[in-house]
Amino acid sequence: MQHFIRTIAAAAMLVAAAGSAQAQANANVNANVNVSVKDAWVRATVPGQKATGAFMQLQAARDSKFVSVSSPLTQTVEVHEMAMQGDVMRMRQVQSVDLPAGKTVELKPGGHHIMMTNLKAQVKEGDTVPLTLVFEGKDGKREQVEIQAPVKALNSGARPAHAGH
Ligand SMILES: [Cu+2]
Repeated sequence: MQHFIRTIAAAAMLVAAAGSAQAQANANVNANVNVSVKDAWVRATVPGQKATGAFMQLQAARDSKFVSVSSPLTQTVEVHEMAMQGDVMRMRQVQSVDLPAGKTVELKPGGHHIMMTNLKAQVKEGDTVPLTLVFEGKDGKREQVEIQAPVKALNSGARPAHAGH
């Protein structure tokens, strides 16, 4: 009796591992645009209120910083940060906000935010606020991004204390 050694080639099922590169790919990031802006909004004001904040998510493809912002709503638009001083939460103006490559940086109530003061008129829910954001890369090159931020109700998100304005 002849012994046959049969080699059975098992069909190798190659399961393509989910590409981690794909997970990092962001459909919103265009190769020509360094910084993408998402979910921007401005907090509505009540009549007579002279200050409000703008919030959004920023993501830079290359290491950058957010250096300035302007709006037709008011001449006074600043970038602020909130920080504990002793046991009191205070805010102060900052020269820039770092945007490390690929990291989402959130401007939010209680954190970094855009502050508009000396408002000329009430900012009402349903309105849209134009904002011009300026970003600077490590090479010193500046990029300007224009956005239209919808106005949301006063009670959206946590409410920052605006004492001192
Ligand atoms: Cu502020």
